[in-house]
Amino acid sequence: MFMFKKILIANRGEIAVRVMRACREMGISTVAVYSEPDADALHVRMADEACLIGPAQSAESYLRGDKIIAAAKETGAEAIHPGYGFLSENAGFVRQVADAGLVFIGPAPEAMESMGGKISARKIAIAAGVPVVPGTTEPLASFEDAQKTAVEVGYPVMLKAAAGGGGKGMRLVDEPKELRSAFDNARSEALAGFGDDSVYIEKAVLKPRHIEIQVISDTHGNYAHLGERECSIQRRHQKVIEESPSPINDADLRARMGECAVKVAKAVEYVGAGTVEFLVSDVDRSFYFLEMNTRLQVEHPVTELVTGIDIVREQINIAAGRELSFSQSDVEMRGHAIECRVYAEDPENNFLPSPGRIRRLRLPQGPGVRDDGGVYEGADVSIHYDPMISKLCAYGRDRMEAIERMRRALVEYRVEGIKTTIPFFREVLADEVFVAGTLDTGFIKGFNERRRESDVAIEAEDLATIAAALEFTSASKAKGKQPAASKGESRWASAARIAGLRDR
Ligand code: MV4
Repeated sequence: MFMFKKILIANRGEIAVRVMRACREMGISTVAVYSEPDADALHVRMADEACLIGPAQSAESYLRGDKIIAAAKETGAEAIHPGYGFLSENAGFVRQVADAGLVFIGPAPEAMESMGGKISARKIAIAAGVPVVPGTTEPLASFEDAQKTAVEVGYPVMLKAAAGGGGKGMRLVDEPKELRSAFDNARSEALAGFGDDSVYIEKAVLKPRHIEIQVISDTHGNYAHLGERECSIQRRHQKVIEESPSPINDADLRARMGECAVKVAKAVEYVGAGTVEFLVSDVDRSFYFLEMNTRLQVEHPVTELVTGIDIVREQINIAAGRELSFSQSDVEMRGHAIECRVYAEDPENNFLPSPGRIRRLRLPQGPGVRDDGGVYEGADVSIHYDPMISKLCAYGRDRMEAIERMRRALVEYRVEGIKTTIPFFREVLADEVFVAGTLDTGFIKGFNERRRESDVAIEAEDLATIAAALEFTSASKAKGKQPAASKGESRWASAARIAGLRDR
């Protein structure tokens, strides 16, 4: 049976390394592409061959489809894996790849285009009999149209950019008096962000969970879903922690959502790995189609861990014309997996990027730990690209064991030379709401409030303790006894030391 001999990975960082690992297992040689600052990057070191495609700016390197195709032709790569981001959902690039006589490892351009527009995606879901959030399926013609529709749908409503995604241009409107400004702001943000100011209205689903279904299909008409991923823990519409299965999902909800996800995929004759996103109401577990992502997702490892299926290997087999290596009845979810996206950002400084050289790197290991990383000790984390340096996954027989493993792995994970979000994850994994699994898209907001409250509580406790210590020192002085104050130590410092708060 046919199989590629050489695949070019048109990406960088951890996903490029991840795809190379699948290729290596399959005996397929690999070609990396890299920009000037990535010359010493891990994905370049791991590949069998590597081609410089341009300067740091993505627009001149990782987004230059012509240079990527030239590199594939030059090295004799028969297929291109796009990873996620960059050109992974660029229909024009898919057509250029085919025109060059190469294979794009992913869906057809038509499927990408159908799902790229949020309104067209909604129409496809409705036609497929999949529940969507009540709202319009045409862009709002005017503010008056928005007013009328909002009343029909019923407040609170969500204004969304038709050309958008990921929350950009989205506005929650609780009551009529807020509609005018929200409508104007949503349109201007949509125009600025996507060059298209079309907005539409949906009824707002309150305290929703963001649950997505992995679907996969081949060129022989086989479709399957690989269960769900809970993705409600997001910061500024960026997923931060994902897990599978969802804490609320049961077999019935999973089957119903999976069936809907496959219906959407079939409606566009989807081929390859894709993800159908839903909003799930925590009130009654009703679910609504949100959008379909026509690419491999960052968080695919948690699905691989609980199903045992290597999604990247399946993608390569499908692109080579092979059938899925399993059928729906073979798909079983066992155990629980959690993923933390480790970023080179400073959680103590509003998550600002923290580029620089990784002076010391100790990765966690041992039972149930998987780290999909794109860096090594001594590597430079660039300011030019997404600051995610690795995805740390922990697997257990159940959610509690996965949590305990993740906590241990986060203690073992040591990075020096740059700041990372690891300390932030240590706190989240200790958070009682997280452990209870009562997650919704407002989790991070609630977590930060709980953290501030506890910081205030600790500070109040400290101040009370220091005041007591000050009282003690002045009482001792009054009796002619002087507790041992270190030389040059202020009264506050000695009180804090006496109160045992010194190294707080
Ligand atoms: C919604 C919603 C509630 N009601 N639509 C966020 C970006 C994109 N994936 C769609 N998103 C949402 N759409 C309706 N009708 C809630 C989200 C949502 C969200 C909203 C605000 C803050 C964080 C969020 C995380 C996931 C989903």
